[in-house]
Amino acid sequence: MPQSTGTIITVAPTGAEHAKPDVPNLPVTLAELVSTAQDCERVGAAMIHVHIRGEDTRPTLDLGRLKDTVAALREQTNLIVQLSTGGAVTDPEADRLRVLDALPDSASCTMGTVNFGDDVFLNRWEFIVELHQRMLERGIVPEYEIFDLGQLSTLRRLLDKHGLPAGGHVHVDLVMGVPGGMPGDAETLVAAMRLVPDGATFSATGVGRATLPVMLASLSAGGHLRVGMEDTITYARGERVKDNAQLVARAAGLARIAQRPPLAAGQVRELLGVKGEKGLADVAV
Ligand code: KMH
Ligand code: ZN
Repeated sequence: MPQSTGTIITVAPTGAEHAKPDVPNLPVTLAELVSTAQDCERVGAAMIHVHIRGEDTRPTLDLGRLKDTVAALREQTNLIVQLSTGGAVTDPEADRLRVLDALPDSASCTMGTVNFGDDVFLNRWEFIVELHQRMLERGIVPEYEIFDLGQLSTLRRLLDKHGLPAGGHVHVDLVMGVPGGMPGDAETLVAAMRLVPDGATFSATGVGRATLPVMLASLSAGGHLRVGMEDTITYARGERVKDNAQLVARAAGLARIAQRPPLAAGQVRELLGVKGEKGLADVAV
């Protein structure tokens, strides 16, 4: 695995699981999302993993809103804009595929089905292949989301059968500690990174109380970081997260201590094969 001298910090500010009434500081409007994105960029984030909400504050995959979100984040930040194709566990495949028509710089692509608390996050093989191919056609750089070790075998199968993604580089995100997925600890992170394809980069995020063990393990193993209120709303025992920037600032501080400071968005574009300072606005579908 190539050792990076810096750290990619991705912020996942909203997710699809927390309800606004339970988490009043969760960014759900476009204005809140842009404002949190700017704050996070200022303290070290280079990429943003985006789930959007509707007027009712609930998750939506409305294409018009997704396009407006991509445009606003491009205009008002220099972050790499990654849309979630995972959505919420209830979202149909057709809606999840349509996300790609919003032409983000990057999109998530989960490598298999996993129990997700009391729910099931469904990702059939044919659906994964369809996502991969549509991303290739549109020049969108995937981030392969891995919730369990077997999903790394599916990633190898995908690359063997269907070739490299847009940008020619493979980047993986280990999402650890989801109830039903792989545990969020150092031992499991090491097991997972051994299965990451040669030449690929990986980042990791620990859900809930796995946040700190996974962050520290990833940094020490040469991995990158994803943080944000999608994955945790607790900063320390008994203390709620103030905002997403607080989580990014902590990750950036630890990355500096590890002598692998946060990479700027331009450096990350180069590393991951994401085109253009402001993305792929010139690609027509
Ligand atoms: N909300 C989860 C069911 C992704 O963004 O691609 C799926 C998820 C993964 O968050
Ligand atoms: Zn997500």
